[in-house]
Amino acid sequence: MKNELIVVCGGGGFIGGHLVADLIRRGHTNVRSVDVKPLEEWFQVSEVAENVVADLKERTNCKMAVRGASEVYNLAADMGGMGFIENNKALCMLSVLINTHLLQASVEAGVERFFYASSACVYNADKQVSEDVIPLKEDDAYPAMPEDGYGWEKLFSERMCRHFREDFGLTTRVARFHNVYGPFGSWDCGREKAPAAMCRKLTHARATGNHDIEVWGDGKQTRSFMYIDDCLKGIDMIMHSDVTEPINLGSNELVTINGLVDMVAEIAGIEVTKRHKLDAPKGVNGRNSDNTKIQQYLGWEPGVRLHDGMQKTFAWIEGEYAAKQRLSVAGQST
Ligand code: GKE
Repeated sequence: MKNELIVVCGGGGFIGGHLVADLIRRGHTNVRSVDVKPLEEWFQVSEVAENVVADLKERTNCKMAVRGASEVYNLAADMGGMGFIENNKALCMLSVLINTHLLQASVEAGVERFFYASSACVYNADKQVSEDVIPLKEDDAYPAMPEDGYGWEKLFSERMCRHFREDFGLTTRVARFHNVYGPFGSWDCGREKAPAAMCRKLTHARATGNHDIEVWGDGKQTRSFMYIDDCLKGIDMIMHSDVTEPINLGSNELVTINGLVDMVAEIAGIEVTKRHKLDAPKGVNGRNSDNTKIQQYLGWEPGVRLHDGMQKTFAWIEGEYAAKQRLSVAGQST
């Protein structure tokens, strides 16, 4: 099986880039990584994988991408944190073209297994109004009231995966990711999520001496954040399981955003003043993952502690920040 072709769509992105590296680390010798971004914008570029730049919204590119594949992982989507998805709803919905065309191409190519990265953004907003949120169970996606734009595309594409399995016999597996974080992801481009954003803000505060930290919302909103290593393990287990329905893949370690800021400040070793921006993109008031099903079906759930994952993420962003500073200084001196 290690030489069977595995295709990672979105391989130039955060989770996709880690998945390509993880597959190769685990001994897979035949991996195709596909992304719409030019290679120089990929977070990680494997020297072992076949790296392909192509827009997977186009059906012909999807047919090319999955040709000869035994497994296809779809992690390709135009997405980001709340700052992006709240302001780019139509763009986020266009990702439906990617998954639809990949499903069609995978059936035509005789792909054996197809993984779709769904999201906790499919969950009914009415179940996420309290910071003291009851952890979301898989059934809480219905009655449907997902995140505007992005969440609707994810929920619709989940249903496409189900009906392509039922009607065309394609083995599809779906995981609902709960805010994945870690190194080699967006941190300063506007698509970053809260963990990377806070690492950037604290790094900048320490570098400039201005310890005021802008926090979107009142900071009392709660989330759980899943470290990338848990995400990769969950993707592999779910893909090779018999779990046909969408399943939570997320941490259940709940934290307020104010608490996240305090954690990163402790990691950075500085005191900060939080400046709350109440009109900034906030999303839901509370979101957490109920891991009953993944425990029941797979006997495992994400367990990397937030502080441990944030230390690794902070270290990486600190390095990226310093490198960017050196480049800008060099640019000014030439
Ligand atoms: N991105 C960001 N940047 N968020 C901030 C910031 C900041 O500087 N300051 C405070 N926040 C708050 C946001 O207002 C939100 O309430 C919380 O942190 C988490 O924001 P987020 O990480 O951008 O994204 P969300 O968890 O709200 O939503 C994300 O959920 C994922 C699945 O769990 C989505 O944006 C998708 O990335 C994905 O569906």
